[in-house]
Amino acid sequence: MNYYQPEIETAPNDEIRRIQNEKIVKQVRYVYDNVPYYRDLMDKKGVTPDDIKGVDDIKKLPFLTKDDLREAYPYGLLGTDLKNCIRIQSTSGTTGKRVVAFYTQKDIDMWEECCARAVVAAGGTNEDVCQVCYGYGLFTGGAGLNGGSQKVGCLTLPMSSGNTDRQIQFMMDLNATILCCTPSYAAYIGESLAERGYKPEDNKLKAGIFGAEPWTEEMRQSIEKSLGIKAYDIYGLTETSGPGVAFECSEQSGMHINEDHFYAEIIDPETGETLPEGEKGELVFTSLDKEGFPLLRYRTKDICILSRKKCSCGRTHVKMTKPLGRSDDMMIIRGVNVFPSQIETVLLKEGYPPNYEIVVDRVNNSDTFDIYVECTPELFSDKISEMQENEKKLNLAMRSMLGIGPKIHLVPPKTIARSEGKAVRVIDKRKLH
Ligand code: DLL
Repeated sequence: MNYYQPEIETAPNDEIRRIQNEKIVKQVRYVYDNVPYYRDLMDKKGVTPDDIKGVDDIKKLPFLTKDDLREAYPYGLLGTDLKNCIRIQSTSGTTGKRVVAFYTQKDIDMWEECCARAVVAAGGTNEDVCQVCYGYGLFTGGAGLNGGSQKVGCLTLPMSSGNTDRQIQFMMDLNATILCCTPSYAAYIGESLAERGYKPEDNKLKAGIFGAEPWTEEMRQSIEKSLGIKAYDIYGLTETSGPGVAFECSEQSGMHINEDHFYAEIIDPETGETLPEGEKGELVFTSLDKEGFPLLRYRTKDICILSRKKCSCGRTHVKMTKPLGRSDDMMIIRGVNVFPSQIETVLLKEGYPPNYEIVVDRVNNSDTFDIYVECTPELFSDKISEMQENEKKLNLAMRSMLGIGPKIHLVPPKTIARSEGKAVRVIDKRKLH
């Protein structure tokens, strides 16, 4: 059995607890002293760093949400002087919703180590060729897996996403053995290989590390079959670092959370009460040793269950199920986080009424994204070319806001059904959970 950091990955639970207790005391003091935004939240709640003597006291601390991140954008949650930071990464989305995370060198090392644990859990060694086709740039996927793969000593192919012909050429010519990308892109690569006449046994791939979006067990089986590999899940979010907060092992039954760096809680999303381990609720993370962007009690909005059942891989860290849904309206379309409010902002800016319907589906393992937009009588024209021109303009405006372009359908005034209660703006036909 292989581990990247065997001692910590297989440490007894009480040893992990001891490390967490030690780290949290220091971390809360660090945040209180360095992040005025959070110090105010603590002061308002009447909590001082002295009240935190271990992780059991974490529940006394205030939560952070995406709204806080927006309010504090860009520097309000920075934990150290900017001159100590060497990198930013960010989520896709508007300025309003965009999360900008800062990293010191120590943060990057920790993050890459977490990803290295995932690579080794998927069977990676320095004999492997690891093809990383998550997006590089602001998105954390490319940078995180690239760093993890290099730490393990794999020959790393920094492909970034897209250009499937080139992906396939490099995969075949350079004998890639591990593939890292979103599950939908993995499925697409599988199909593209078949279309070019390759059989699963023609490639040298043995494993895939797939995450950043929800995927099902059925999808796992179909990817495993089409590529002839074992497919491992990986989870993470920009706010905590990126991929590698949790990763799957050979048991393929949930993801081990890197508990020496991230303390996980499950809360009731309605009341904020902490729920006992084993119950389903919203996942909340406290980073135990980050310097640049040290978030405490960050509400991920991902719904899942934690389990401490003994794992056959020998790792002792708690496991999370795949996210079973979200407690907000964020959608993940082709790996990009999309909020209906962003779409509404674009429509209003472009002079359209806020009557629209978003339809998301998954056809041949890739997401389709359509927006039906109602025109005002002034905007509506029976000249097809004019309507097509307007659809194109709106598509570009959406693309610049969201990072991906939906198919826009302009429809005549008063054709989108009005609702009497809460408007149902999103029809998500994908069966992801
Ligand atoms: O998606 C980080 C990442 C990159 C994870 C590459 C794994 C691989 P964000 O763009 O900030 O970061 O999006 C974070 O994506 O809150 C979840 O809702 C969702 N998500 C991430 N991994 C998974 C997964 C990256 N394995 C948001 N399964 C999170 C389901 C996932 N959802």
